[in-house]
Amino acid sequence: MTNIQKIIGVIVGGAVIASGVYFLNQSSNSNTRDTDYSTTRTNLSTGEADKDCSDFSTHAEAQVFFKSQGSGDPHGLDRDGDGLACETLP
Ligand SMILES: [Ca+2]
Repeated sequence: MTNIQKIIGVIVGGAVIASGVYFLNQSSNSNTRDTDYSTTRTNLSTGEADKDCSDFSTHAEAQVFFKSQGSGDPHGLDRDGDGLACETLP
């Protein structure tokens, strides 16, 4: 094997590993993105405690509240930003 072939092998190997890590990160992000809201207890600017999806029993109930809060999603009920709050609820 020539030096050139070794260098090309290192470059290709590095690219394969980098893209694999990238895709692993992508899939883990999408798995965790819109499922766990129960841990957020941020203080809102209004001083109220924030609502989490665990405070609602259905998606429809959460959606009504989400709409009533206007834009910005201060409670973090729609973390994936598709306009549907707590779509993991029944
Ligand atoms: Ca959503």
